[in-house]
Amino acid sequence: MSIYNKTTIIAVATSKLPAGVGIIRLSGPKAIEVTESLAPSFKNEKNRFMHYCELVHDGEVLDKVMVVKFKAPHSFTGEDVVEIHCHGSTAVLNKVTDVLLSFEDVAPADRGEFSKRAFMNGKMDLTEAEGLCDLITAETDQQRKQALKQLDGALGSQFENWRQEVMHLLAHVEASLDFPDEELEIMEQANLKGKVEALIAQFDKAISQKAGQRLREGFSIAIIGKPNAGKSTLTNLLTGKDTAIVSDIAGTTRDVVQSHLDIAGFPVVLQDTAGIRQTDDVIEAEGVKRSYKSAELADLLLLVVDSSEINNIDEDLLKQLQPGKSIILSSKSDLVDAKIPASLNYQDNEYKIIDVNLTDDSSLDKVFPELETMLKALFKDAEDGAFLTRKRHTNAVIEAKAHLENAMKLYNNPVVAFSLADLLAQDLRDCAAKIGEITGKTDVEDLLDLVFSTFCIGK
Ligand SMILES: Nc1nc2c(ncn2[C@@H]2O[C@H](COP(=O)(O)OP(=O)(O)O)[C@@H](O)[C@H]2O)c(=O)[nH]1
Ligand SMILES: [Mg+2]
Repeated sequence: MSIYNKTTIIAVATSKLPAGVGIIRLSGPKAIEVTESLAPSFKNEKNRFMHYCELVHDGEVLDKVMVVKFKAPHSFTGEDVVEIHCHGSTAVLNKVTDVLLSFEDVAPADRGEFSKRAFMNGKMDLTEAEGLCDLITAETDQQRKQALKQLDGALGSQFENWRQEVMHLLAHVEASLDFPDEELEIMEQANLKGKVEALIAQFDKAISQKAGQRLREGFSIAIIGKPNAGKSTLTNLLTGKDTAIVSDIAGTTRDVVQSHLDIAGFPVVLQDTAGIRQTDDVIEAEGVKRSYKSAELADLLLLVVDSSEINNIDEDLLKQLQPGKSIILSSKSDLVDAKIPASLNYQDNEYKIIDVNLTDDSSLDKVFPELETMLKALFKDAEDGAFLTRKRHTNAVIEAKAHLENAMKLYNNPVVAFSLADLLAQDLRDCAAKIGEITGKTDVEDLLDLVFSTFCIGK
């Protein structure tokens, strides 16, 4: 039985009004009864079948609607759920909502309250609920894929497997408590050390993979280079609009200009930066500092080199590139012979160098495929294992790992005065609890508001 067995919640589940259809959702013990009082013919209708009828209140027709009921427990929340498909105007939805709210024990839903009830009723774990939230807010195709995978439980089952493994080790350790003289031997037989080390390695790998979170929040691509190299021209080409001011006056771009792009389904935060050079101008110097910071934090660097004017700043910037994360664009190829200057043939061509005339749109045909290849390569790491999509996940895995490392320290240097098994058991228990927190398998009351408050109303 649901712990929310008293209040029935309602919300408009569709947004951006007016729309063709606006759906009002109800969940709770009175969902069906309240709807039936406005549409008596709904009473005889079958579960999960759409029914066309009029909603009538105090002799007034409120709207002509389609209604469907989902009886508990076979519904999204696990409670009785009704969806009323109204005409999608503000007036209709306000009127129907007001009438529904006038019934006793019916209240407006909080953010994410439908999903929270689904979680409380065991319909989904916390990572699946987060996957659902991501799916609703997904803007690019790759985001959609990742969210759907998480909603399907791929991430949750990875955490649950880890938790089960730790619980299994814990069972061994606790079993050895009955044989104080042979503790270590029993644990050696169970290969405790090897298994804990293997888990630590898996945790490490998951923590270091940033792709899952990047896919939610956007991969950052920083465009760097000297003043006048063509960085802002490139930004405008990539965004397809006048995002940044282009001018032949060096030092025009003074701060980092961000824009959001979808490249082959990957969300990208593009950063046009101030040109890098020695300067006495305090504001420009701050801009240069920010350019370096952007470059340091970026997932991908696009170094724009003015091929008609290469100097030592270009050489310095080249040295800061990282293989697998950088592309060199040799701009103004229309002004010089379209061949890559010898001085750019750096480190045995570790970097892709593309000759471009940035004043010509067709340059994009050369740039986009390279960006796509690099983004795919960055994301590929995440495809063969668990990919953490939120800081919340990463932080919990970091803490879980610390408990395992503590266990290993104890195992390698047992404290003579205490039972090794006793101490190890506590660390393993703490580790399992931390992992359980991610999916909601452990007591997570405090966490729930935090997780569900990021949801939209009606989900
Ligand atoms: N001919 C030619 N001019 C370019 C090219 N790229 C940029 N420019 C010009 O170079 C000047 C500086 O460009 P801008 O994008 O503002 O450089 P930034 O300082 O690196 O942002 C502008 O007048 C651009 O039109 C190119 O590939 N070919
Ligand atoms: Mg600029």
